[in-house]
Amino acid sequence: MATAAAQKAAETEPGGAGSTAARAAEQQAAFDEAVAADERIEPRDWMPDAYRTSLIRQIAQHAHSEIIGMQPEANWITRAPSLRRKAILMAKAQDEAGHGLYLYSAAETLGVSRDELLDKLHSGRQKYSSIFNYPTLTWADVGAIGWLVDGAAITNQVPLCRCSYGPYARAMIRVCKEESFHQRQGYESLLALSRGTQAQHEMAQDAVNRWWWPSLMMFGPPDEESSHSEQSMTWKIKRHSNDELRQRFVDICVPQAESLGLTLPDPDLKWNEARGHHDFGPIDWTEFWDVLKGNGPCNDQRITQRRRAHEEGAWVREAAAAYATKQAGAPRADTAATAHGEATA
Ligand code: BYC
Repeated sequence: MATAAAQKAAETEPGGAGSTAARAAEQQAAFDEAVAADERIEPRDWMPDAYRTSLIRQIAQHAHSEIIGMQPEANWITRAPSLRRKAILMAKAQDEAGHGLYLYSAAETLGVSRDELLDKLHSGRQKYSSIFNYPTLTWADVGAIGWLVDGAAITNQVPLCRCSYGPYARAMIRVCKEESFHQRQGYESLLALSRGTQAQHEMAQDAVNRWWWPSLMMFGPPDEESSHSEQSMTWKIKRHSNDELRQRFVDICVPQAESLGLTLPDPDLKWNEARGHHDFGPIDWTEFWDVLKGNGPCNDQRITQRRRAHEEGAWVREAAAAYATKQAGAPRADTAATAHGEATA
């Protein structure tokens, strides 16, 4: 919030009870004006408590998804079919860790600590994306995740680059660039399988059959059941509804599936001339809500592995903290040299 709106919020005179209420109203008005003018809200700007809480919820869930999302694919790093595929997959999993770190940092600017967020993930008080509760049964699943899951993620995240909260919007720009590479590598890997032997083609088709519907669920419940969409869109955290983005994704995937020589597992999928979009069949929302409740095929495995990784990584965090303390207390190399009477170049 850099302009007139911000100035107005800062200029309210201090005084009695009346001025406190007046100040609150001015702060709210300045915030509303900034959002309406498509300005970014920055960490030190005043913001409504509910805006802060909703952002923490969404950004934390997003960060958790990135780090839990490393698990299903990492499962295949040791079994990648070639050195090239292994190097690509390792780089991708590292990128996802990096995305988690940008996002935890963005959440921290809202006044929560990373420890608090991780604690909420580990105790089931915060969610991560439903998609990562499905298993990666064959090598083709790595390609299907890249094409469909990262493809869905990009469709959802490109509009988040224009999110009203500055640190989240800026994190998304870099994340989206890397997700584009992930999506392309998944597509290219599936194409190689699809054009390979009959068995490879069947493996690619089977993976697409299993990942298609869960990918559509990534966009969240239908608009009429989405509890946060309306408010998030008013605040310009979200720019499009869940159903709008889901439709955009379906429309993007249909021609790509044709180029891949694979079919999407939906007999109702067809072009609707009047709507200018593809119609698609009903999504099994019972399955979605069930996965959210913890009853997906891999919920227990994912969270157990995450807790174990956190516990086993305690020594790394302690060593990093001890090193940072030591560095903070140590004199800088140039001043130390001067103190000892040595020449500084
Ligand atoms: N899974 O009111 P709604 C990746 C929850 S990682 C689980 O529509 P909202 C990648 C929702 O939280 C990609 N929960 O919510 C990484 C809410 O529950 P609470 C992750 C879901 O926030 C590694 C309730 O359902 N992307 O790309 O307006 C390898 C009602 O929903 C899901 C992001 O996180 C779900 N799918 O909209 C490869 C993007 N959907 O919180 C790839 C950022 C909904 O009230 N997030 N819920 O308990 C968003 O854009 C939005 O938060 C959503 C949901 C569209 C996901």
